[in-house]
Amino acid sequence: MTAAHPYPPGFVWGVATSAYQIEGAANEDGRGPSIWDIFSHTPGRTANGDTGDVACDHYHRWRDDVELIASLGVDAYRFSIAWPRVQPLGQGAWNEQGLAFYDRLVDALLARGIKPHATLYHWDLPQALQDQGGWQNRETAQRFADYAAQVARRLGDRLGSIATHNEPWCTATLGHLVGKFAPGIQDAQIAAQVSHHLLLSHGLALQAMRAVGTRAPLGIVLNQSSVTAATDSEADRQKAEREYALFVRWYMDPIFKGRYPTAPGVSVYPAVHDNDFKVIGQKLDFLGINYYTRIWASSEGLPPPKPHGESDMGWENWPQGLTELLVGLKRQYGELPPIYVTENGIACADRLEGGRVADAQRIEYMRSHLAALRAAMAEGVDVRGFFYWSLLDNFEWDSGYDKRFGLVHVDYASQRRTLKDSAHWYHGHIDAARAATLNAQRPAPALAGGL
Ligand code: IFM
Repeated sequence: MTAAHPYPPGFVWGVATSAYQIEGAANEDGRGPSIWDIFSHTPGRTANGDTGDVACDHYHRWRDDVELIASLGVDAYRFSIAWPRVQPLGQGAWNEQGLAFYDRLVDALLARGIKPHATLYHWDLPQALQDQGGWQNRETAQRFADYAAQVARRLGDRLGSIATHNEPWCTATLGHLVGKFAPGIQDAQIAAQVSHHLLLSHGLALQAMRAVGTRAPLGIVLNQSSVTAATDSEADRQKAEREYALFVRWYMDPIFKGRYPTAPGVSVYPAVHDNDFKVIGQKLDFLGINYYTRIWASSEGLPPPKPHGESDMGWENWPQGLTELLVGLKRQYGELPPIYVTENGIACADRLEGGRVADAQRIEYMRSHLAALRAAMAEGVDVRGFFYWSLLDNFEWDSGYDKRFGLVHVDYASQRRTLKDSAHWYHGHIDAARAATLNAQRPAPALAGGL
């Protein structure tokens, strides 16, 4: 860390997870089925037929997991609330046992000095709502706002923040266009409509949470990438423009500019009602950004050169993209709300040997991405925190348990947790960052003898 650019005072250090990926206990204490239960139990949908039935068994081990989080020296923990756990049918009756689980978790985190940051929707729609059309159905947006208000009422006074959605692009595009995520639909028009209903639900939820007087800062988490044209050909340039419009601007423009973007070759748009953009454009208290890699735009399908290698997901390691993305957003959107990097991390082919996971590749990924983040901050981007994805190895959606993103290794047979080398590195980085910030705040010592 350079003395020139210490992290600002109050910078939040955290780790992140999501409900379906870690909780397990899929059929316990009144939880209803979600679209991911149905999807993962459908043959051929996930690697090895893996499901989130048990996952990291966090629903039973949450006390130990809170201790684990505390042992990393972080300030904050980002988790998601499973909608079907607190409202099994997605409307109507609340499940008190489900609400009590998050109540206990939040209190335990606070007791250990860790700020809980909640996400309302990390992809686990109650299946009962999917049976009524899911996110294709405009009504689902209203159901989501009702759910958001209930969470805000019950937990809002104790949360460090509430994000409405995590990565709505994944729900719309991977879930309804590509079809590799739940609910497994492949239809461009439906995907566009789903993206609009997700954005609408976000705006309605902000209104509903503010109406019940929540004090927690409210925002949304978007997955974003920088985009590089493979060559300077017109075709590659246009492809880059299109990719950026579909990935980044598709969600940023409705929220901050009140419209969907246009770009060469983008022709599928959702039906929008009067007033929708006004709802979608509610003021945000923060913007969460998840960054993993860049998009390489080649009209001829040429692969990226990957000079910094790739992750076990096959995603290119491209730290510069984080600087480029954040500085670009500032240029394109002007003053944005405070930004938190709510996810950044890497899947590695980790091996537990002699009680240790020597994950040097993850450490290098974190070091280089944090340097890239500070470079963006040095250019004036207002970043207030960083959350590593993920606390634990967990259920990586269609990749099942094969891909390991955790700072903490999980042996799924025994549920034994082991801190990887990267967990120790992260702790050290956070301690050094705090010390550097304190140093920078200290007044310069008076000259001996005075002037
Ligand atoms: O595991 C996911 C997470 O659920 C959402 N963001 C990306 C991560 C890695 O793929």
